[in-house]
Amino acid sequence: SVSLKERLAELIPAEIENVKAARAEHGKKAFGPVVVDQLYGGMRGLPALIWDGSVLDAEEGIRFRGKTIPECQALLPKAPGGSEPLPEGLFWLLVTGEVPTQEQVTELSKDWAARSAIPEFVEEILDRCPPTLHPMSQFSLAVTALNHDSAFAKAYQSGVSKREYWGPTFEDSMDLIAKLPNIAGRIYRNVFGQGKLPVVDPSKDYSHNLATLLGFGDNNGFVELLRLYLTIHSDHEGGNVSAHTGKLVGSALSDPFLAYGAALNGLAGPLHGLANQEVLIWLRKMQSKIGEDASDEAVKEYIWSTLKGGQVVPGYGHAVLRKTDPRYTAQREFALKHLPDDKLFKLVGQIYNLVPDILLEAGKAKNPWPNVDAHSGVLLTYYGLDQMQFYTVLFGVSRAFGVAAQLIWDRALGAPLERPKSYSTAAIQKIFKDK
Ligand code: NMX
Ligand code: MLT
Repeated sequence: SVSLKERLAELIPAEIENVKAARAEHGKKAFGPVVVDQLYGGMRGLPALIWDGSVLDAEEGIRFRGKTIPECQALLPKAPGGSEPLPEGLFWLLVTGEVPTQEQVTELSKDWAARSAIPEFVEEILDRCPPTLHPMSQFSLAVTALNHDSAFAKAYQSGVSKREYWGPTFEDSMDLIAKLPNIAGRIYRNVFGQGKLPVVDPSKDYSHNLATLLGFGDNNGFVELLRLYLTIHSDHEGGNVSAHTGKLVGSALSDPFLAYGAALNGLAGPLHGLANQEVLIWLRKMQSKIGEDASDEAVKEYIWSTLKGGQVVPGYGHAVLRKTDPRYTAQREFALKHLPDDKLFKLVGQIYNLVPDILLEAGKAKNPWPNVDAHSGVLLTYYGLDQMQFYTVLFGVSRAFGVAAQLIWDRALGAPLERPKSYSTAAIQKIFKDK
């Protein structure tokens, strides 16, 4: 079938059996001890969630349904004349575990275009936001407000059976993804004064339409960049702040709009998605302090001054990864192909050669290598999207793909309310008093 919903309906019964079998065989097996430091230490390494779309290996980086980024670039359908994967294909892969055909992907592009309009009252909410309100706050407001028309919330109120939860969750998830370009485009134009919003063209792919809404639809390089960008930012297993928040809030049977609005508020933090904005601010400050063609010595000194000032080097380090993020590498390869002589790209390359040794010498960060955010802003800046306060919104458009895919499966598989156990320090001291 070219319909994602029909394909899902075929896959769900077998997956329910698969999960039953996995639980019957492995349900009582331990992953190893939980140590008290994990409770104080942000739960690093604690096996705690099921997330089917992707798994992150500390050394190798992300695999989407078992496929690396280069494999996805090779296998997923492309736009006519394009060479980057279409994020529509990645969504199909995340949801079904299957590489889609060109026809299946074209159907998704059309379906999303047909669902793309946002209610007038949401447009008004955005139009009334002061331009000084951060684009991420506006984004989360608008996504939360989409709950007004949630198919899941309506179905729940009218007493839908648990077995049917996935259907309206699917509809909401598709609506959510489809409406994000119009929300993002409106925020961009309202905040940065870039003219009137055009309409979505059902004959164009999702990234092309998003580029058009932002005012860059005629720029093929930018459209290709968005295809790659939306593909690689979509999912990073389940434990990252935005994905986990979406899953947690969804577990209360809050609909996908409420769940994803919450996820966006997590993505808006500087240690998570906002780091892409912070990288550009940091690079620009560096350039204004030490010039555009600074020596390695001057750049090193600037990096040290950041650390000595008690700040993090944005775009470096990771809670799980211990090597260069393959999403960084994919963007570096894009830059080598399309903007090899760009000054800011060269600075990013220069920093890549210097930061890891400095972080190692400083001796705190467990991972001295760059993550996805170290590179994305430079590419957007090159094509003229140089308003860094907007960068995390684009990350947020993409991350919806991964969160939505899991929300659909959580409802299809009857995932329960999330409610882990917490302890006070006094309780820990009492429990381990004589141990
Ligand atoms: N610059 C300076 N110090 C760092 C950095 C960095 N890039 N990364 C880690 N550290 C410090 C960290 O602050 C901590 O210090 P302290 O003991 O004083 O609290 C120490 O090294 C140990 O931290 P780790 O265990 O290595 O890192 P953790 O898992 O706690 O945090 C990040 C991971 C990503 C929050 C952290 O590496 C960081 O703050 N990086 C910069 C911000 C960033 O790029 N975030 C984007 C992540 C990707 N994303 O899109 O979400
Ligand atoms: C992400 O893409 O979510 C980030 O790399 C953060 C993470 O995985 O923890």
